[in-house]
Order: sequence, then C-alpha cells, then structure tokens
Amino acid sequence: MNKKISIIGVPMDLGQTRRGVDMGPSVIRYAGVVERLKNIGYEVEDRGDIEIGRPSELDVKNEDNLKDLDVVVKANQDLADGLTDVMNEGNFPLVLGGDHSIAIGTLAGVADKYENLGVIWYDAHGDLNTGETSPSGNIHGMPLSVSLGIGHPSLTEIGGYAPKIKPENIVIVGARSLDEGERKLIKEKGIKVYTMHEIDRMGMSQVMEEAIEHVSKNTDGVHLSLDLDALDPHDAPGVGTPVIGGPSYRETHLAMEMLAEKGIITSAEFVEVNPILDTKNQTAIAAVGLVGSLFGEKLL
Ligand code: B3U
Ligand code: MN
Ligand code: MN
Repeated sequence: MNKKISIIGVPMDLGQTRRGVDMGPSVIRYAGVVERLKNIGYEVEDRGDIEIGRPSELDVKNEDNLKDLDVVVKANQDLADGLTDVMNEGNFPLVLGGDHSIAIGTLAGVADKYENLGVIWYDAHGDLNTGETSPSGNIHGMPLSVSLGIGHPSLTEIGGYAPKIKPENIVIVGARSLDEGERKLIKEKGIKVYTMHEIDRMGMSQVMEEAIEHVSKNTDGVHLSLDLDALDPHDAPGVGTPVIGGPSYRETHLAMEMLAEKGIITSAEFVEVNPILDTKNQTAIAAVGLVGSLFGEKLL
C-alpha cells in the first residue's frame, strides 16, 4: 500500500439504539489516527464527516421492522458518493464509524470499482439480518445481507446497483453471536465463517492464512470491515453490543499484521466505537493501534 489515504468519518448512531457511537470518528481522530499513519510514511487527507440527519423521533420502526430507515438510507447514499470521489482519485479509502450500518454506503461506493470485491468481516456478529429476521430492527445488524442484495430495496439499491458483493468472496472472522435467520443464510449461500470455535482450535494465525487465501482467490480487491465488538470486551469495552469470548487485542493485531504482509487490503472501515461506554478511550486507542498494524507499522 503506497497510496494516499483518504479518511471519511461517518458519525452515524441511527443503525442501533445506544447513543454515543456517533462520536466514534471524533475519538478515533483524537486517539491520533492521522498522525499514526503519517508516521508510517503515508500521505493522509482527512475529508471530514458525512452529515447525518435526525429523524423527528428516534428508533422508530417502520412496517418492515427497520428503524430510522430514511435517514440511514440518505447518509449511506452520501457516503457512497463521497467514496466514489475517493476511488476516482485513486486514493485508499479509510472509513471511520459510526455504527456498522455505514458499511452499506462504504461497499456501495467501493465495490463499484471492482469486478469481484472480496470482504473480510471481522465481527462478533454476522450482520446478515433482514427486516424479516432481525430481532431488533437495527440496521447495523443488516449491512452484509444488504450488500449481498438481500433486504429492503431502499437499502440494497443504495449506489444504484445490487448486489455489491458475492457470497463466495466473503469471509466472516470472530463470529460468536448469530441469529437463526443469519445461520440459515450462511448455510444457504455457503458463506465462509471462522467462528471463535475455529479461532480457539486453529489459532488466529492459521485462521487468517486461510481467510486471506479465501478472499484473494478470485477477487481484484479486498475490503476490511472491522467491527470493534469483534474484540473481547476486556480489550474493547466501548461498543454497543459487547459479546464475551472474543479475540484479544493481540490476536487482532496479528490478524492486521498478516493482512499488511500480504498487501491485499484495498479499502477499510473501523466501526462501532462508542466513547460513552468506553474506559479511558481504550477502544479508540485499540482501533488506532489496529489501523497502524493494518498499514504496516513495524516494531523494529
Ligand atoms: N444480531 C443482532 C445483534 C447485533 C448485530 N450487530 C450488532 N448487534 N452489533 C441484531 O440486532 O441484528
Ligand atoms: Mn457489525
Ligand atoms: Mn458486531
């Protein structure tokens, strides 16, 4: 990776119901993400934040079990447009969330430029729900299915095309909380998943070797979507839906270093940092450490 990095912040909190994750981009910047990347030797431009509207009432589900749909759609469309500009300029897009619903706009803006975009979804969850299967109606539990073209058309059609990605080009790493509808979809579509079971048995190193091979097989680019709730809550407490029993900061570091070594990642996003739920900005600091290792920071 020797391109210029363009950072876009997405202060979105409407894809779920715990306020505070809208401050994610701010605290990741505060934890020094730009300086960290510049120190590694990258040219970095911070393009600021996408504007997020406010619905008149928060967390209102529509008849399709989708909360705050209109505002989430508008913000994701704006994000997709912003990313189209970054892609046209040939820069590396680094998106800072915000809740994970923003991956809909990120992938809409990025996938357009590839024939076959691979995706590494590093997350405690599958984010494969639809309005029909979601227990919560929270759109942050749906971006991966939406990007596969499954779900409400106003979400799947963001960017003006669908689907953005193919099931065989996806790998989920770190999953330990999957809903029934998500499990069904994983089986139906044959999506590759490394749950915590595989990470415990094989170790992160072997899991990432296989994951990297899987997503680089027939692809011409690979997007990393990293949900901080993938990490064990001990290492990343500042997330809206923590799930015990996740990979440590160290293991995640190793995963990022292995991605850096192979140089396969062509776009990335770091999402779900919520400073209100955090301990001394620990989760944002972890996010910046992981960005550093993803971009090839060396210890020696
Ligand atoms: N699968 C649940 C919970 C969830 C998904 N993503 C997060 N939490 N962060 C849902 O609401 O779809
Ligand atoms: Mn997620
Ligand atoms: Mn998650």
